[in-house]
Amino acid sequence: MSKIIIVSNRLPLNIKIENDHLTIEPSVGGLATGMRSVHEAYESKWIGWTGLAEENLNSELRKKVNVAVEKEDCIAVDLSNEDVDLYYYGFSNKTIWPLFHYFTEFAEFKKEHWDAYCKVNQKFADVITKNCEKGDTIWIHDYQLLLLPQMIKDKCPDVSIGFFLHIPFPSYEVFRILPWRNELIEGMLGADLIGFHTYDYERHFFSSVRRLLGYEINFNKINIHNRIVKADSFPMGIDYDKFHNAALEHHSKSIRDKSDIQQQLDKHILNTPDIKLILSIDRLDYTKGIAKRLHAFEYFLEKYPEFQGKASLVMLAVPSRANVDQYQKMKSEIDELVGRMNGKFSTINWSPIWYFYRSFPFDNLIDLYTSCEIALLTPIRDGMNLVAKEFVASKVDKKGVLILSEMAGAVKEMSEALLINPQNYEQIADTLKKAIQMPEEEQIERNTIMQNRLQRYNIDRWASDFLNSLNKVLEDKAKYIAKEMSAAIVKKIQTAYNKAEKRIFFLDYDGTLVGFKDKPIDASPDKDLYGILDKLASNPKNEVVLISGRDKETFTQWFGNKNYTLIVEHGVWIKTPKDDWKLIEQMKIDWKENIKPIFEFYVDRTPGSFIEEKNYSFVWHYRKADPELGAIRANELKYDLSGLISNHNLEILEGNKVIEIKNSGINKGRAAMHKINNLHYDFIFGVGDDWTDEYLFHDLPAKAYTIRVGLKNTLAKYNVNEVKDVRGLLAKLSQ
Ligand code: ADQ
Repeated sequence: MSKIIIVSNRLPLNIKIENDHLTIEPSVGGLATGMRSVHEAYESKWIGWTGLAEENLNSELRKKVNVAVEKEDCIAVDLSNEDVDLYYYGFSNKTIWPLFHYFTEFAEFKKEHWDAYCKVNQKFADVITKNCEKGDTIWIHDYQLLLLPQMIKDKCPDVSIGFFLHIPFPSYEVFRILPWRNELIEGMLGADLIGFHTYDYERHFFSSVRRLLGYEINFNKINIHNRIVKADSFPMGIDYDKFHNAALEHHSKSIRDKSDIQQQLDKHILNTPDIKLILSIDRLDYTKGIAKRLHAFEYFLEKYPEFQGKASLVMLAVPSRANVDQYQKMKSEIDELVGRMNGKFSTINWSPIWYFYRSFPFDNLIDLYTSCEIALLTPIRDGMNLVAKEFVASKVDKKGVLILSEMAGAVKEMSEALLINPQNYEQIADTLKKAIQMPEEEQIERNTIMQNRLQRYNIDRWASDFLNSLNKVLEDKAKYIAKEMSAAIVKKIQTAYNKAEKRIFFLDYDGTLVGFKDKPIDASPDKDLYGILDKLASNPKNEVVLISGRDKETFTQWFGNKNYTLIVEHGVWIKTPKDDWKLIEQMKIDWKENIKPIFEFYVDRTPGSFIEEKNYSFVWHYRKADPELGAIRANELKYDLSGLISNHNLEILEGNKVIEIKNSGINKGRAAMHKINNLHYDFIFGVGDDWTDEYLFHDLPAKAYTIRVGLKNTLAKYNVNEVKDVRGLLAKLSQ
């Protein structure tokens, strides 16, 4: 039976060894908590590192670890101390983590870190390929494994691969700083589906794909040669019921059953009922803005001294990545700040900050979520921030106020929170005051909306949305594959060809017989192509028709003396081997002088673009322009032109990086049918690569063999991947 393989850097387990004795506990952290419910709900295996370096395990212990890990349906990837040092603390946490969170000044670019990152990704790939079977779904997580999707796709093309990035994907301007940017993006594109928390991260990713690799993107699908990769946003939810029910249960506990922390909290609240508790919970990470939060809190106490003695910040920080320099420095800075602030403001009955530097068990987290009225979460950048969601889910009486940084991904779904800019102390101070004084009805109103949303879009929904979307990509792929030219279809076409007495070939030129070049004139026919076409045209039973949007001057130069029929400007002119050019239909061109200035305006504003003027049309080419600017301007140009076309009976054609305007009603389908007329052809063949060729596929008789180049939705009967395939097929037929 096919299964899901979850892959993350760390297995969701904390394994401790004392005196050769193993203890295993579930680990905390956003990813581990989130994916655990998927692991339990599906037939699945989880592959990752145990957290124990291989040198620290003798063979006896290693066996024990493997047995214990297997019991949890997990498979271990063995890493050495050096691997962990260079790949995890090195490239993952000193390069990608700071860069993707816009802390460019912290990012290090060391070749030995990069080499280790490649090596360890390959170690993961080796374990996965050993354990996966055709039909399995592999769901890879996070920034430590960006190269893994392509490594697996290379070895196991028959598994479906999803990738989810839990941290932000930065703007292209930041991503491009990375010396290995292309390799990372190519690695990610091995997946069939790539998920992000928010649309902004998705948009940044597309921008890098377009600019660095030049792939075409249609809505959220990226066309890569013979594959389609989809990217989409899936904001990660939490196990809402777990938090909500735990909070409900918490409220109904007798004093005896309450935890020590809760008993102390209750005592404190009883003795000083007018002190507001403000909670903050994070991993100790510079992205979480902990030091700035302390400064902002200090500013609040100074700006509004009436709250001194009336508000305490309960600050929980989980130790994290203590081997990395910045984390050590930050820890000292925070220790010092907390000490200084407590020294400055504390009274016998009140301290402004309660600071805990340790991990808390789940029950104690619930104690804090339920006992603190306000949560102050001020990350400078955060992929999502699950603590914000957990706090709101735990407010069973719907009372409480969430203050959340607008730099957290969670903000997109929690706009009813009080939003702040983590750099703006003035705003944070004012917002704290507002939160403390917020009427209960308003708190209930805001939390009700957020709770409904969190309950609906919970972790199960997140996972099932992602997996359904991955399935959908595969279904779409299957549709394309059904159309893909197989050896059997080639044989069928060959048989029909051999039987036929009168054959006609409609062949588009650019993107079909030759690849695209920056300048159209450079895409001239090569010797090979002449050879194939000459051979095909030399058979007296064949008529070769090149049908293109090109102008007649260029085609005269390239094919004027050839034994082919030429149809140009999408069906305006025709030339048979014996005759000169003739108009297929009479047309007006008085519109051209009005339209030309519009095109010129776009050329001036879009560096790299240019106009091609044909007898009956204008074409604006933007292949060489900045890809994003080009796409935006193309939309603007279409919009500007759309107001003019109906008056002049014109039509806009959008080709591959071109916008063309021409008289309407003229198209390749109509021109082809004009050519076929009522003549009886018993073999009709049409091939093209863009949507101007769809007219041809639509109009040719049903018995025609129609082929589209590239994996696109098409009216053609078959798909081939590239120019090389078209040439191969034509060469085969002509033999
Ligand atoms: P993290 O940076 O780890 O996750 P976050 O989303 O806040 O950040 O998740 C932290 C998790 O750890 C929460 O579930 C919380 O309950 C738990 N936790 C925090 N402090 C704890 C403590 N002292 N004791 C016990 N548990 C504690 C990364 C990204 C985030 C993204 C998640 C999920 O950086 O932006 O939201 O992945 O994709």
